[in-house]
Amino acid sequence: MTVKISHTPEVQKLFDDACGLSADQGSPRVKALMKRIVNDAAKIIEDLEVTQDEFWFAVDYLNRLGKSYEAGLLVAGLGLEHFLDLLEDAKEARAGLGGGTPRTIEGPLYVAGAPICQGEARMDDGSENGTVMFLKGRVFGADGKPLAGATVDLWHANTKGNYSFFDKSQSEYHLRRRIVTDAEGRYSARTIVPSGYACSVDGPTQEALNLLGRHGHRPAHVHFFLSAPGHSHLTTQINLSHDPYLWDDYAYATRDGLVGEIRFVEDAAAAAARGVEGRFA
Ligand code: MBD
Ligand code: FE
Repeated sequence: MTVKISHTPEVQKLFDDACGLSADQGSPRVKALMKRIVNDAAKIIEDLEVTQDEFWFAVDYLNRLGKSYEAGLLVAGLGLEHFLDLLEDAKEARAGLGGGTPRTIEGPLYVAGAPICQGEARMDDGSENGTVMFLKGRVFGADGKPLAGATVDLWHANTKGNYSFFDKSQSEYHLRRRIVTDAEGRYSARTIVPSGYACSVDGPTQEALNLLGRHGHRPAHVHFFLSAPGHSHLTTQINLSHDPYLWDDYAYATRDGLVGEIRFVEDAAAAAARGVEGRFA
């Protein structure tokens, strides 16, 4: 039987010391987390016989991942952000709560502070030759009653699958708005149909996905934060049913109840004439 070096008193003392367990300063929480992380890393290195080349490749990979601000993309792709949702779902179920629109991941591309509009908003700046999209909905509390004055914070990608702020070619807060619901809990927006997101093909996230034999595509989608005084916050999305990646999402965000179908019409003016979305015409 071979002795696990990572389990020896000498190594445990080394890691205890490295994680500040014998120091009376620092954060107890960080010490506990770091102790577990370092121990588990050592176990992985020993059990999977990680070579020195692999070790230093991993160090370099983390440097490149951070340098390109892609850590949020990687945790989504590894299913860890979806796992957080599954934990929250289970917590809610244990408390006898839940129901209503499911939660799903935020992703790494939210920007706070989008313009606030009452009841309705135009989200695009008219600079893109996109397909006009009308989006409307209604916010209800957990008791099933419509919620007036709720904030619907929306963000989505442009026709190229890029998000404003991260894509400096777009105007400030392009395709990002906060809409306050009207007396009946309703909100509506005029915007453009987004394209699906794809991880940068030469970035470190796609590099890892390639080594896993995977693509880095998300279906076209619209993100939502829903909030109202006295109510818990909901983070969710609508994923668009016409997209081939709908159920093949690299970030595992599509869920039952979060699929939206766009009703495509030839001519928005004709649709407006029928009185459906007339006020945006
Ligand atoms: C996105 O647009 C996104 O929503 C997620 C979760 C990950 C990467 C890009
Ligand atoms: Fe997104």
